Amino acid sequence: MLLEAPVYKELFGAIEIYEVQKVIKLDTQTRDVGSFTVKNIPREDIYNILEDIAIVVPMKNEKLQLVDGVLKAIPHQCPIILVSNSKREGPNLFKQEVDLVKHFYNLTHSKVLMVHQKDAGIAKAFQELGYTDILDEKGTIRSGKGEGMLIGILLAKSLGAKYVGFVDADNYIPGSVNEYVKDYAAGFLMNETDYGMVRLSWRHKPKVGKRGLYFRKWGRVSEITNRYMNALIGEGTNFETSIIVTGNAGEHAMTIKLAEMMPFSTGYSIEPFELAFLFERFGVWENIEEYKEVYNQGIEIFQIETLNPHLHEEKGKEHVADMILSSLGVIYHSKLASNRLKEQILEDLKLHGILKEGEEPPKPRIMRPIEVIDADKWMKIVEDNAETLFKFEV
Ligand SMILES: Nc1nc2c(ncn2[C@@H]2O[C@H](COP(=O)(O)OP(=O)(O)O)[C@@H](O)[C@H]2O)c(=O)[nH]1
Ligand SMILES: [Mg+2]
Repeated sequence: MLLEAPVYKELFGAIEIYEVQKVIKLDTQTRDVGSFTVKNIPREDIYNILEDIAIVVPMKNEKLQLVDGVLKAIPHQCPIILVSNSKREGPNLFKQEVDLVKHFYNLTHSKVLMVHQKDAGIAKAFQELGYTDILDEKGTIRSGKGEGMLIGILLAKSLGAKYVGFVDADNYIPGSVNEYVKDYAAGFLMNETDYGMVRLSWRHKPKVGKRGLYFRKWGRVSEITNRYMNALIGEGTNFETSIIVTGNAGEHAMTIKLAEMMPFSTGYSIEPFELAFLFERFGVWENIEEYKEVYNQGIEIFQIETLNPHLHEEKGKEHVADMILSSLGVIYHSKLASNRLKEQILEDLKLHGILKEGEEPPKPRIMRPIEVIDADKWMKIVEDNAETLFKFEV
């Protein structure tokens, strides 16, 4: 793969954030490109690292045709982890998903782990190990994309994966999913620390309009989140920046070591919260002893602009408002945010009609890092008790 070499990067404490890198050539064999402004990641290197990248697909009531395309597009070497929160009655969509995955496995023999988010056996594992952060008052696992991803990370760890990547299930273009995973691989091959993250940005997000397909450059949510995420860095460093283009990147990946030590927020605020947490915690040289290894090595954040467009299911205006509100809630409640920034956020949310006078955006609910959970014990309890755990493996 040929990528724009990261010419520019922003340093923020122990964090290195690389400028967005565009894919220039999706697939290359050559080792010698003879240019310093182009980074070459040979195909063999990408294929060699794929088996270490577990791909987590969070899903909730998505069209089976889309899920099918996503499964078929994930490179064969990557273990696949499906965490579903789909309906189990009236109709039982989960059962249909299980049938789909069985069929897929029979055809391909790809390694797949599948589980339902509401499985009481998983809740039991969390409960017994004292991790109630993901449970509601009744002791069941809460709904939410963030919750599904956290379960996925634990399963990835139990498989011994070195990296975990996320791919949404509602993607209309299977070929783009195939690229995303290879983009993650390319990012990890550039990363030199144990604490690396790769976030994808879209070249285009097509919308169907009156004049046919229109290739929009930015989604509204990401534009707003990125603006404020950059402002947050400015508050921390005193230097304004425009480096962040992936504040809401659902398609992203990280080393397991990074995933283990990060707290996660719930629902859709999870992706912006990852950045906000890293900036707050590692943007300053404070309490270094607690995270000595991280400070020694540093954290690298890569942003890759995909060649493929991103076409996913439209979930409506309310969902968009919800995304904006929870994303800006993360920034608003960050300890890096000044009063001035908070005022701006409130103004903007009122202007968009998302917030009323006197209201504040919601504070993100935080789940502790999974390193507090003994992953082997957790997996053992899950294996002994879960009713929806399906393991497909040759
Ligand atoms: N496991 C799980 N996945 C979810 C949940 N809610 C949403 N998802 C999935 O998360 C992915 C992203 O959600 P989506 O609604 O498409 O949001 P957007 O693409 O960020 O606007 C999709 O694959 C959803 O099916 C949930 O409660 N649990
Ligand atoms: Mg979507």
